[in-house]
Amino acid sequence: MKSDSEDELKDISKQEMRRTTIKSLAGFILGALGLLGGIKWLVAGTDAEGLSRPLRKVLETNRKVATIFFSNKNLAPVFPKEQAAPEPRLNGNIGLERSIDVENWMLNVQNNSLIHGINKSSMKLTLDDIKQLPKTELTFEFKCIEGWSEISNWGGTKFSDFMLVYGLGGLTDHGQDNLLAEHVSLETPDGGYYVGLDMESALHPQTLLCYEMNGKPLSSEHGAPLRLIVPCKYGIKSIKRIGKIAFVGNQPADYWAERGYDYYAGL
Ligand SMILES: Nc1nc2c(c(=O)[nH]1)N[C@H]1C(S)=C(S)[C@@H](COP(=O)(O)O)O[C@H]1N2
Ligand SMILES: [Mo]
Repeated sequence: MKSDSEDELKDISKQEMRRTTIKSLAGFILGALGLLGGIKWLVAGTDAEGLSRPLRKVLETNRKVATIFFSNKNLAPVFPKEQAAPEPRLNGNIGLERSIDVENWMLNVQNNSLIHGINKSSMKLTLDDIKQLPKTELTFEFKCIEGWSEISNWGGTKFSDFMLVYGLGGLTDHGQDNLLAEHVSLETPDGGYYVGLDMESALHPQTLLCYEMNGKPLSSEHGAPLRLIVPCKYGIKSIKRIGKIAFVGNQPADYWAERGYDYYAGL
């Protein structure tokens, strides 16, 4: 005679089996989803900043080097972007007198790396190349040496990230034997306005290569397609419409330093 307890046991083991099946099925689905996600991550391989994984790796290593070399703490105060002037005032149009073909603009980069002797190389970058770099936004009080100031909002990439990704000025992951260029020279395409920047200011975390103002592409008057923003300096250093950037060993020519202003133009 079959006992009740035998039937009960059967029922329990059936339930158990069902539960195990559901569990393993769920496990399988989760696993498959995870694998899919992993494949997607490998193939697309972009993260929150929209960077590809190899680029991210280069940045991580290099950021560490930069952090060791420069622990820059003199940050300019930042503001909510709602406080930024909707139409910031314009000042200075030296080197902007003639119009340029913004579509075909290219950034001329000259890298005089001092690693293993003098090693000169140059390259041309498009605005899209610059836009591939991690994006940063900054709202700060822009100060002109003539005595006015105004809160403005800028979008672009950190100058240090630009240097890190392209291995410019000696800023790479070679570590100790690394020699940094001491200055950066920036010029408008016609050479009419030119700025020299010491390396510490170039690597300052708030120094940006900007292509946006108030979330929109820069206007020609504000320096389209690409300008510099140096919040730790007076406005004279924030060159509009950059055509050429060179990494150099000596203090380069500087438009306003040649006219009696301090080269460093610190605030
Ligand atoms: N090419 C170029 N960049 C320039 C100048 C200039 O005359 N030509 N003037 C500088 C000065 S003195 C200031 S205060 C800021 C003003 O920037 P804005 O016109 O976007 O406000 O740009 C700086 N960059
Ligand atoms: Mo200025």
